[in-house]
Amino acid sequence: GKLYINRVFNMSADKMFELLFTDSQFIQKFISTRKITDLISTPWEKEENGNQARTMKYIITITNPLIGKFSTATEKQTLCKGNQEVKYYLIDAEVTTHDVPYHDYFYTHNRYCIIQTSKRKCRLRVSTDVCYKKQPWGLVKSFIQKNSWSGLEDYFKQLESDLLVEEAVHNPISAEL
Ligand code: YK8
Repeated sequence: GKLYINRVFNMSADKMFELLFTDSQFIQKFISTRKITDLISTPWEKEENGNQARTMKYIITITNPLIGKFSTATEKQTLCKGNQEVKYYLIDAEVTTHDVPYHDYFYTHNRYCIIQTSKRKCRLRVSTDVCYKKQPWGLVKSFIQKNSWSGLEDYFKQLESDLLVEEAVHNPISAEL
């Protein structure tokens, strides 16, 4: 796996969760700059084991000229139940891109961890794994990995920098603390 974001932000864990995992202005603007369109989502719903889950479908725009311009994608997010002592959110997201080459071989597992570190601060960690549904040929596997890692890197780098802008907007004094 790879760690893409690991940073403390000047906002509460609740605020970070709201920005990333509800229909916030922030995420709407972010996905539109990433050219992700036609997003539909189920609401968060409780599962039997106490976790909550939602499923999203959307269309991604791909910049790699070898691959084709668009793909539909399905993302299932699971919010694991936390405990009382430490305030945190753990979200597991499985993303499948349906219209890229070798799409039946792999999916991406993204893990978001938001931990409250003090009254107005939280740490966001985002790590991902490329997972295989069937064993690809070695060359294909390295092709999938290379393309996934660069796409994910680009996406999460922008997410991190947009979150820093958002943090400054809501908490302009934080730069001086
Ligand atoms: C989510 C992982 C792989 C995929 C892509 C696949 C190319 C395959 C090439 C062949 C296009 C928003 C990615 C990056 C598309 C974007 C996905 C996003 C960023 C030749 C092997 C979409 C997080 C996410 C997860 C997985 C990403 C795909 O919230 O390279």
